[in-house]
Amino acid sequence: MAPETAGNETQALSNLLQENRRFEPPADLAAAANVTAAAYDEAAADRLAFWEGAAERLTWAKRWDKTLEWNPPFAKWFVGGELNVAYNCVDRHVEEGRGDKVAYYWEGEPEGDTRVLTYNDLKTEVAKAANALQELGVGKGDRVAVYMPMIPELPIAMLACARIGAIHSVVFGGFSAQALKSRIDDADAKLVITSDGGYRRGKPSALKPTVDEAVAECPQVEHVLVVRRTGEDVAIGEKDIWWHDLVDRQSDQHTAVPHDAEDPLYILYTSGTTGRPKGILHTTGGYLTQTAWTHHAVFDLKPETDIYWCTADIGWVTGHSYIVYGPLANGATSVIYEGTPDTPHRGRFWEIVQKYKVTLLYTAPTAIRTFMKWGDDIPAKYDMSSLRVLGSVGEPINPEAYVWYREHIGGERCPVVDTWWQTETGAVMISPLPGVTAAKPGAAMRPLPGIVADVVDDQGNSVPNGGGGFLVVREPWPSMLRTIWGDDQRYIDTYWSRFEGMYFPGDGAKKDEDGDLWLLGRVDDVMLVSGHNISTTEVESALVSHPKVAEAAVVGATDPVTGQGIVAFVILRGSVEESDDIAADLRNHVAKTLGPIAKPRQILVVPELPKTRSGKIMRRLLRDVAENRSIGDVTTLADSTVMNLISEKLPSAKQED
Ligand code: 6R9
Repeated sequence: MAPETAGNETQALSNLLQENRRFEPPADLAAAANVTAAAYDEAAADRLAFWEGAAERLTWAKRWDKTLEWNPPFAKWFVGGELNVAYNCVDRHVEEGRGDKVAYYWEGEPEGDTRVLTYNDLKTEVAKAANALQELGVGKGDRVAVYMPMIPELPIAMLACARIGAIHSVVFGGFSAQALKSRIDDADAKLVITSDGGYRRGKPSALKPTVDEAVAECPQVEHVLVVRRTGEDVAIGEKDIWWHDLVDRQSDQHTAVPHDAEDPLYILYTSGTTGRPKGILHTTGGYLTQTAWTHHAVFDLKPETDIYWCTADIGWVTGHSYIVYGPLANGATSVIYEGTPDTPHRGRFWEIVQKYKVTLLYTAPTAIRTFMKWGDDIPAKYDMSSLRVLGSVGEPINPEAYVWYREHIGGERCPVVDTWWQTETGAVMISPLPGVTAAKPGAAMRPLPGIVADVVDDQGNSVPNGGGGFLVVREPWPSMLRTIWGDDQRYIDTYWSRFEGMYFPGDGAKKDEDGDLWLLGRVDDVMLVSGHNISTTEVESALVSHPKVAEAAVVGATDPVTGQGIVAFVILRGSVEESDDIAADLRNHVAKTLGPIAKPRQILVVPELPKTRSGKIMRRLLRDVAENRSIGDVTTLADSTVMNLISEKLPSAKQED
């Protein structure tokens, strides 16, 4: 397909990629789907009534008086309503006779290290933990920092906070002492909940020393509650209390008092691309409404029969919304896995799917591309016939990765739902519905019922079908962030100032000829080549569509002729040997797929790509490499040695014509 011609002023982002494959929903799934096409019409006819219906799936201690109070950009949902989030996630299932149902199958990284928690068990554990927090003097509105591995005490701690109205701030267990300290300070947390450590890559990985280092500089922290997980030696100081000493002796009875629908539930820090982390604030009623409804709709969750597994870390929003709050509110049975996908072998995920007969799987493109790189023969060894819906989140999913996921994991029978959302949106916003949508590989398709999203040009005008630009959300939604903790002005400036009256998430997107939405990556990463705004996503997807490529990251590097030149970093698939002609081969492939304007100036074959700890490619660092600068801040990198591996490849870089 020919690239867009220059001179189209309203065209904010070129639309280069053509994709004609379609996957209809399976007939049996469509026939029994939780949500049908009628939901779009209902929500379009009366959006607030639609969300009221979703809120009615929860148990409210007091019904709301008003569905939405909107003082842009500040929203209040279900005003006057009262509920207890932990009661909704745990107790009500027990009261309704489902206490023996499994809430979590927990799989530790060391093989054979497992725990099963029913809703009864969870109720007992949450009640004890809530009593323990109160004994420590933690009350409503207090902030609690949680720095833990993926063990059952993590969701238990979160639910205990929610139950008493304390605000949790979960900090991902891979962050440094400095990152933890700054988050404890920003939220002014009085309690830290942690563990001695967790298991990662086959060995214990300590957490407590990091907490000690952070807390040494946080006088406001009164206590540190420590779960024993690995049993390794840890220093126990004055502020420290073992979880088993305090929690185990508590009563298993705890009355859940109702909280206001707009009382804070949690703060979750997101670093974004630049600057100081932002404490994203979520509240109770709207957040639980949308996480529960979207989990029911997007995964077609049948709580009685499905086994659901989200592979994210609970330290990220995906884990908050789709391991803890959404699934538990729906009474689901979930799997939680502590460790990495390659421990003790590269088939671990598929072994878990086989063992628990997982039906719904939610993972990230970065993981899918890694599995592609490891080879098709690994998943082929396992029985994954239980699977029925596959989800993707975190980055745009390249069409080839989508098709691979569908074929090699989903046995070509499972719909793939590409779910777009953010820490800030709290819950899924744009996604296919598995029983409704004829999905296109690589497209998030349509805003969910009740969500009003659009693509606009740089003046804020809606782009026509076939056009690209900036993704925006036009109307408030129940699980939206309420503000940035302690900084309303930054909330306004960051999200509501780019386009008048619209929420701007910072992502580029396009509408295809049918009006379906394709996410094109962060607008900060867009490349400007000879007057064309080209998204990183489209060029990366073109590269990944080459049979030899497993992963690709592209960046724009300053170019004397074209403004920016496209520099591509690629990882080859497992069995492919690097050869001299590969760069030329790939450049031609991109030119053929997207048009000559998108042809990379330079291609580097690398063994790894720099990623954040949640698996998103950090293009900023690759730009430094491409522009021969010294490499910037690498503290948020998952693996800091990766940049050395990439730099070593540089002398052999092939600069083409
Ligand atoms: C849930 C989560 C948010 C950013 C978001 C976007 C990218 C997430 C995506 C996607 C394309 C998808 N993103 N899902 N891009 N397609 N399905 O990842 O939250 O960590 O806050 O990141 O991730 O760029 O703006 P968070």
